[in-house]
Amino acid sequence: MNKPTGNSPASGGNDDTGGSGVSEPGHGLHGIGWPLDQPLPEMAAGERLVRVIEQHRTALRVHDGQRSHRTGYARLLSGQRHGESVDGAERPGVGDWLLAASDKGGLRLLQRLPRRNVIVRAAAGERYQAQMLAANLDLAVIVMGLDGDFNLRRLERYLALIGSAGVPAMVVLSKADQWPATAEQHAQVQAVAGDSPVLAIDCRDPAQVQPLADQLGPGRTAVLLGSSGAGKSTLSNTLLGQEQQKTSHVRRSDSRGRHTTTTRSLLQLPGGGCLIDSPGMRELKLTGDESLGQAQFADIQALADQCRFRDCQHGHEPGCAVQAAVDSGQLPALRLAHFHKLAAERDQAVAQRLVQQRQARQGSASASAGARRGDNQMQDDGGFGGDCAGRVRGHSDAEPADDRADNSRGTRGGRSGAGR
Ligand SMILES: Nc1nc2c(ncn2[C@@H]2O[C@H](COP(=O)(O)OP(=O)(O)OP(=O)(O)O)[C@@H](O)[C@H]2O)c(=O)[nH]1
Ligand SMILES: [Mg+2]
Ligand SMILES: [Zn+2]
Repeated sequence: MNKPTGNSPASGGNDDTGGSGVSEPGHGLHGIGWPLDQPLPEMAAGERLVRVIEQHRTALRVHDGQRSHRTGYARLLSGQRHGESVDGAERPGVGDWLLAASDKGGLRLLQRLPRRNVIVRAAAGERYQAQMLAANLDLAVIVMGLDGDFNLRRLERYLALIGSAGVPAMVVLSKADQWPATAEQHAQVQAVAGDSPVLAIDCRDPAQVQPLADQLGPGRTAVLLGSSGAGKSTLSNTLLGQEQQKTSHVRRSDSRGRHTTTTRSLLQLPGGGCLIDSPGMRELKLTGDESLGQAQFADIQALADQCRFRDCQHGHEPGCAVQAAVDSGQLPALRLAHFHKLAAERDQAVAQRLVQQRQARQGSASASAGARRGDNQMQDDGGFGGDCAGRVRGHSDAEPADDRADNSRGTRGGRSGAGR
C-alpha cells in the first residue's frame, strides 16, 4: 500500500503553478483533500495521483500535491474526447481524483477514480444533460445573503441536490452585519435546513467564519454554492487569510451580483483543508435522482405516512394528513407547493432521461447532436448574458412562480417578507 504523503516531485516539462489557487504544497495530497484515513490506490511506476482543481471549457488544471499542471480535454481519459457525447456527470470536474502519467514533459490522464460523492445538477436547456458541480466532498456550504438574495424556496432546491449526493450541508446566511437575521428568518431557515447547521455571519470577519474553518482540516474539502453576489468569494478570502479571489459589489436595487467568479476552483486553505469557490448559479434544475422525502422534506414525508391512502398525492384526497397540517397552519402552504413543484420537476427529468436513453439506443442522430450542444454548458454560470440568465434569481418565465414572487420582493427594503 502506498503511503499517502504526496506524489514524487514532478519532473519539469511544462508543469507550472500559475493560475491556480493551490500553490503551497504544505500537506502534500492531504492539502488538496486526499482523506487522512484513505489509503492511496495501487499505482504503476511513473503514475501519480492528481486532483482536478480548475475546470475550463477546453482544459483542466490538476494538482499533484506539489504543483499544478494544465492539461487539455483532448488528452483526457482513454477513448473520451471533448465534444463526445459523454454523460456530463461522468466527465472529470473539480474535486475529481485522476490517475496520470508523465508524458512528453506533460501529463497524460489515465483514469478517473471512483467518486466518494458528487453534486450534480441538470444543465440549462431543453434536453436532459447532467452537469457535475463538484466531487469528493466533506461539506457543501450554501451561501445565501440576508439581503435581497434571501429565498427559502431556492434554499430547498440546493438542499435537494446536496442531500441526494449524500453530502453534509451547512447554510451560511451572509451579510448579517448589514441585515441581521430576524428570529423568524432563523426559524424559517432552520425548518428548511433540518439538522444542517445554520450560521448568520459577516463573511469578512475571521472570528465569525471560524466555525466553518474548524471543519476544514487536512484531507477535507468543502464546496461553496449560492447565487452571484451571495459572498462566496468573500468567505473564501477570509478563510484563505488573503484577498485571492476577486469580489465585487452587488446591485443596490435587488442585491444581484455581477458574476465575478467565472471558474470553479479548488483553493488550499492555510489550515490544511480545501475549499471550492464556484461561479454564482443561475439555474438549479433537479436531475431526477433526488429523494425529496428523505432529505429536506422529511417533515412532509412524516405527515404523508399518516395519510389514509398510501398513494395520496396530498391534493383533495380525504384523510390527507399533509393537507390537514396546511389547514391547521402547522405546514406552510408554500412549502407544500414547492415540494409538489420539485417532485414534478424530478419526475419530468426522469421521463426526459428515459426518452433520451431510448433515442440513444436507437442511434438517433438528433440525440447525439443535442448532447453535443449540451456539452457547451459546462461553464454556463460565468459572465452576463448567458441564455439561462436569471432563472434562479427569478426573472425567467421558466422560473417557478413562488421563486419569482420571493425575488420580486428581494430588494433592500423588502426582505422581511421574502421566501416564505
Ligand atoms: N457587509 C457584508 N458584505 C458582504 C458579505 N459577504 C459578501 N459581501 C459583499 O458582497 C459583495 C459580493 O460578494 P462576492 O464574494 O463577490 O460574492 P460571490 O458570491 O463570490 O459572487 P460571484 O462571484 O458573482 O458568484 C461584495 O461587495 C462583498 O464585499 C458580508 O457578510 N457582509
Ligand atoms: Mg465569487
Ligand atoms: Zn396526503
